[in-house]
Amino acid sequence: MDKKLSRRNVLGIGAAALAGGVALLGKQGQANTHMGGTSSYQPLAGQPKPANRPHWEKSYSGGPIDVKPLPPVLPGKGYKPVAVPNGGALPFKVIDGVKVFHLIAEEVDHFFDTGLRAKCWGFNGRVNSTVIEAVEGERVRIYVTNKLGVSTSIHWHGFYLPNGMDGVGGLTQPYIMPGETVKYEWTLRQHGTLMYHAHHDEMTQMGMGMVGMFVVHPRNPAPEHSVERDFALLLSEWVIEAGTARPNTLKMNDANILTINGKVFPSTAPLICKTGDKLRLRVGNLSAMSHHPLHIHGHHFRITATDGEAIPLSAQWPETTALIGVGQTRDLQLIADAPGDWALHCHMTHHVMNQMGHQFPNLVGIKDGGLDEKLRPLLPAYMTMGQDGMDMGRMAELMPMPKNTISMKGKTGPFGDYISMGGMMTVLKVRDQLRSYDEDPGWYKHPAGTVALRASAADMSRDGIEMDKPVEDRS
Ligand SMILES: [Cu+2]
Repeated sequence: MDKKLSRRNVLGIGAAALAGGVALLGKQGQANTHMGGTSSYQPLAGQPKPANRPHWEKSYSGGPIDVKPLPPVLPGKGYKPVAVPNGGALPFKVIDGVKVFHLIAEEVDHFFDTGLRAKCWGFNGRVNSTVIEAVEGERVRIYVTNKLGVSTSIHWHGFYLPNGMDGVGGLTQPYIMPGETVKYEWTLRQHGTLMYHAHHDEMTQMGMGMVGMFVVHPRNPAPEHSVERDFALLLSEWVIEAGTARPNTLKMNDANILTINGKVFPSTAPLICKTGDKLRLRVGNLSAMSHHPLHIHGHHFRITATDGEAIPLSAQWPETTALIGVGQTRDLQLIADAPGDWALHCHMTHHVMNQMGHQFPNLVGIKDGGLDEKLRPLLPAYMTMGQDGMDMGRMAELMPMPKNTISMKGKTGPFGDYISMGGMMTVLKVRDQLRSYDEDPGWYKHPAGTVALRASAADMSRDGIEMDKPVEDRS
């Protein structure tokens, strides 16, 4: 080593090299794969300059409490808006350089799936599926009008903000009383997949549906951030007892309706993409009591960000199932390179069911001895349920159901058989040819010879497959 290079010099060179590496990720030397990038924000007059700490220490608070905002960015100009299956983005206007939103908390007569509606609480006419979207560095002003009959407050989940904007009823602000409108305002010093929800009488208000996602796009995105399709998916759970018209938020367990953006399969809109598209699934979980291991078929994804921060490339790991804990978000990125209809669902089997699947005795393996036929003269619509999935799935079609209920599972699929899932499930539709991302391309048409069908006698004979005799090990 050159004698002139003192220890201090070496450290300086190391720091410069590090800074150079960071600068490669975005303009202005911001560490854009990370939340924050606080070094580029200037504190407003009167505030102390932040100490020059390493990035990791800064990430706990985001730096100064208030900073000079950066100019607002419009969708399609500086960022690609997220796709919200079964939902949409909250509109905004720009007033004097500030993005102004108006969130309205109100009762919504919500459609979960054919057969089930309930009076829920949501925002701007939607339940679980009104996404607020903005860009790092922007100043946002969010008016919240309370059209409910009870007091509330709204918390901005995962945000760096002044304490008085944090929205915890009674702790950081007075309640928003019925009929009142409250103003929240702060400058976004971070980017990522974040959320918002009622933070007053939490069990009731979040259980009634007062939850949503808040996506903050990076101002100077890293190259690996760019995707063709960017989906926002919010997971939640409900207790809606058969025949009732309101969620029962007093039940701690026994959620019987499991939703993605407020819908159960098959009413969950499919995620539509072209073969080779890079996707990001921004998944949040604001269920009352359940963590959800979200599982994808036919692909692997990488977990690229949490609600806390983006994960550096070197620390991302591949998965087919990501556990989304209550109050967490995860960004999952994948290349949709396999054409087909791929299930994307919570891997807890009771979470791909609806109301009527949970409340029967276990009848697997029973011989019903013609019970149905014997009982039908007395109870014309009687059907023994639970011996196999098909009975349960078709129940809704074959016999009268209690008012306002749905059967435990989905719908008839492309082969005429029932798809034996409902609840927290959707379909990733990957197609070589696509007219539009907004148009459901229908069921996948499998190339000849690529579907698991009944084996022919010729196949079985050729391969020595006998029904009563396993193949002998001839290796
Ligand atoms: Cu689940």
